[in-house]
Formats: sequence, C-alpha cells, structure tokens
Amino acid sequence: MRESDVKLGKFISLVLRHQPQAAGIQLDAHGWADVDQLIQGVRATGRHLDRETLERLVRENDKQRYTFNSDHTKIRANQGHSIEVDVELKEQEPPSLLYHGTARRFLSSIWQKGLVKMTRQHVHLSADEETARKVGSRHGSPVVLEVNAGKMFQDGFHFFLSENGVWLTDHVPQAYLKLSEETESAV
Ligand code: HQG
Repeated sequence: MRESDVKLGKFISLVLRHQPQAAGIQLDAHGWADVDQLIQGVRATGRHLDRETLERLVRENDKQRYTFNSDHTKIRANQGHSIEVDVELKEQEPPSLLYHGTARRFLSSIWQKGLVKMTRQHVHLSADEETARKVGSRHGSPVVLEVNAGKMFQDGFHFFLSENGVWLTDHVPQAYLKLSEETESAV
C-alpha cells in the first residue's frame, strides 16, 4: 500500500471511529457517514481525497476495516469505535479459544480486573494467536492471553463477530484468562 494511503487511512479511521468532527461530519446511529460529505470534509482539512482513492483505500485495507452500503453512498468502520454507535454486530457462538494480545506491563492490572474495554465499545479478541501478538505489540512488549471463550459462552456471556472477523465482547473476567503457552515458554 502507498505511504500516502496509509496516512490517509489513519485519518479516515480516526474520523469513522473516534472523531467525526475532525472532518466536520456526523455519523448516524449505525455509524454510517455520507461518502460525499466525508470526501468534502477530508478535503477541507487540506488532504487529497477523491472517490477513486476512497474506493481503493477500502478495497486494499489490510484489515478490511470499512464497509460501503450497497450503492456506495455511505461508509462505516466495521468495529473499533470509541463513540457510541450500533454497527449491528451479529451475536455468535465463539470458538472454544480466543486470544487477546496486550503489553506485558498491563498484566498485573488485567489479573485484577480482567480485560476491560478501556475507551472502545468492546474488548477485542482474535481467533488466532499471531494476530493477537501483533495487536499486543502496538502497546509494547507483547504477551498473548488465551480466553476460554467456550466456557464464557456457556456461562452466558455474549460474543459478536465483526464484518472483518474481530471477536468482540464486553468484559473478560480474570477467571477465563491465562497466558498462552507460547508466551509462557518465552518468559
Ligand atoms: C488493555 C486494532 C490494563 C488491552 C487491533 C489493550 C484491535 C488493560 C489496551 C483493536 C486492561 C486497550 C483494539 C486492564 C485491557 N488493565 N490494561 N484491566 N484490560 N487492557 O487499542 O485490543 O488496527 O483500545 O489489553 O487490531 O489493543 O485499529 O485495544 O492493550 O482489533 O483496526 O488496554 O485495534 O485494530 O487498547 O486493540 P485498545 P486493543 P485497528
């Protein structure tokens, strides 16, 4: 992906998940932005954006973070919001194990409070350990936690799968967490 696309992508992610006002726009209750307004708003910040570029950014996005509606007049982020929107996530039974990557320095707090959503709308979990490790490394020296999602589900916790394959839940109590074997053997 082009360097300019990466920068633009980060700004669009900020607008569609956290601060629509950064482009002078609003999202509707389901997180949708009007595509024309988004393009105008991004341009008004001095950045270059046209429809073709936006289509390319969405298509080539490494994590498929965004979705257009059927006629491409609206766009939204699939997950990761800090503002309150209802992206109509599908509730689903999770696989028996899910993973969460975090930084080693957060572990003592996580052992006390479990995984909490901090500024986002959900706790984010991955179906594979590799992805979790990458997510964790964004915060520092990464560690991977194994989440006993099967047991959580049996115990009545709700899980959602975003359009781009991220597992989401509200809170993971400490009792359902353990260090992944890979992490443990590396300690
Ligand atoms: C940590 C990226 C202390 C948590 C990724 C994480 C993901 C605690 C940080 C998505 C804690 C929050 C989300 C506790 C949780 N005490 N720290 N009790 N409970 N934490 O960025 O999961 O590239 O909000 O472990 O791929 O890192 O943006 O969440 O380290 O799917 O599309 O608090 O962001 O997606 O950090 O990442 P974040 P995250 P995108």
